[in-house]
Amino acid sequence: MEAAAEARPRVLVVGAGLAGLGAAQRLSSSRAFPHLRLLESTGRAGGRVCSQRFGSEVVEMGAHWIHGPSKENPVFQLASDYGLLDEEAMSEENQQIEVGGHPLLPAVFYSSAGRVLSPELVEGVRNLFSTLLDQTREFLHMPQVSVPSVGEYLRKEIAQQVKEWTDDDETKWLKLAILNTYFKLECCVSGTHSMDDVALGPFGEYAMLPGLDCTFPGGYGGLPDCMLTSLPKESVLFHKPVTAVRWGGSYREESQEGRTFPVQVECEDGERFLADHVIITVPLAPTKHVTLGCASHARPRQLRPAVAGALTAPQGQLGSAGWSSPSQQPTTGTDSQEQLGFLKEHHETFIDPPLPPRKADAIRQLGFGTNNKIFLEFEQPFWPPDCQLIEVVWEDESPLVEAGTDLQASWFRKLIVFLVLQPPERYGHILCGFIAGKESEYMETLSDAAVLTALTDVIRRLTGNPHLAPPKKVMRSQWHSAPYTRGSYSYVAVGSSGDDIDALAQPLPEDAADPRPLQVLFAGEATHRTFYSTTHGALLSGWREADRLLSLYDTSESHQHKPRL
Ligand code: 6YU
Repeated sequence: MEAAAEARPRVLVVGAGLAGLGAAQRLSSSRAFPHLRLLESTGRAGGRVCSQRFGSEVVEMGAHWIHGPSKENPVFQLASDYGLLDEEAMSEENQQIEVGGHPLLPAVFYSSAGRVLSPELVEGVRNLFSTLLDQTREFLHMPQVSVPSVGEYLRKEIAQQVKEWTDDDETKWLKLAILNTYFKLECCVSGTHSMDDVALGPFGEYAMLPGLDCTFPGGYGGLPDCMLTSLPKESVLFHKPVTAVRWGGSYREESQEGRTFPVQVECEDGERFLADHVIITVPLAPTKHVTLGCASHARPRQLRPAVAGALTAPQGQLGSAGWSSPSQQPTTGTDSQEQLGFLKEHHETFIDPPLPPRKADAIRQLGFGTNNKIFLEFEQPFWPPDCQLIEVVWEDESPLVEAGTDLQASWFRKLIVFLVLQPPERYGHILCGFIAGKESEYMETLSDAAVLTALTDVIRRLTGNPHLAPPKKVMRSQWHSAPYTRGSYSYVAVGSSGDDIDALAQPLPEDAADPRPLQVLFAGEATHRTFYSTTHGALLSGWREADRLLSLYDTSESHQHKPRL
């Protein structure tokens, strides 16, 4: 009996985010896998699910909502089973609401001219933007698209529409400025610097589930915590960064005479683990720190070539008012090519033998961007009592005009939305701002004090109140600098497609007839073709890879999908 147990397959899971925890939980509930180890680089479980204290309350530094909380969403199901959601979130009514990914909250729109914009004007522009965004889904199965990116498609359509507008010039420019806010908002949703980086053809492949997005009253972190406690204690090792995964080998252990293992995983502290299978769940940008890029020279704002001629800039509008005046200063920031270069270099040393070309190409081609949060606590709210969302419109901006690239002078312009944390009786007066792209990465390099000062200036300008008291506290996420994440989530970049996601998810060795199959398996949000960038995509990907192993050994439990709670 003992010998039989010893002979059972050894499985390693790298990374204790939802993908890794999901895989480990599924495998540990089968008797076929008594030798399971979960290796996590940091000192906690959850990865990009990360609840942290901010004063007396818990806030989310990473994932915020369950997107589409309804029966088909495994995160919703698991969280409900663990009793982590409130009644409203679990109600049938809530599960049936279809919002198409953008729940509408009572919002106030502040502009850089220090005025509150008319809700009617904003609503019309928002409807236009959502209609155009919905149209992008029509390109999904088309063999060819007229422009490569979502951004270019939207701008082309907007440039057409502008010609039909009968408003006065001031209103036209205001509408364009509002549209620009929606472009930036969409960058946060897609986790990208610019919608020009997001591929048009595959954009519609991202799938939305029904249900009104909900949050965890006690913090999202309750979910990984519950999952963790369901695993055998000794199976999880924290502070174990993996530095190399060697596969296709024949590794021996003194205590296991006569038995060889095809996989050896090496950790930063030198400890090595032998295994039959390893499931890698590290984010698409794996491990190690990359320093922020060097200075380059910013360009002055220009009309975008694709739409030049559609509209010329109004006199005195662009770069006006002496606010973060454009652009003749050095720019500090990252170049997306640098990150791709790093990946190319790094996965060759992380996985040995290196990944087959198709997989390496997929890693290079898929996008992985940054979206950060900035929490600000105020003594007194400056927003109206029923407001749950503050949106910011920079009146001198337009999607048809190239944006300034001087990060130092204008990074804060990318922060265009603040959630008012609900309910105020619990949170007091806390705003959660979202900021994506290179501006977000630049923000990570600043001190808390510098962020607080810049945002105080912004809010004073928006409210037209130069004496508005600054926030009493600030806290922000820094996902691009986090050494084991290096960004926020994946997107399908121009030049890639859902096929790249599938290629990334393919196990090694590629030859299905190999006598030692499924040595290296891949999970994580970036490996889910329709739910990438979400917690449910991550969890499903972990389950998928666990199921691959369960089917390999064809255990009688392989069809039991209920995790041990
Ligand atoms: C969601 C939401 N959400 C905001 C922000 C972020 C994300 N997401 P993990 O990284 O979790 O785990 C890997 C582990 O591996 C980790 O613990 C590492 O420490 C470890 N590791 C790494 N290297 C290692 C090594 N060498 N050795 C050992 N261990 C190692 N998702 O559903 N709702 O509201 C948000 C949001 C700021 C950063 C989010 C949200 C994304 C999820 O957080 C994320 O996908 C999963 O947690 C990832 O889990 P994992 O296990 O794969 O990796 C059309 C179209 C548009 C497409 N996008 C639309 C969707 C919008 C997404 N929503 C985002 C919004 C917010 C606010």
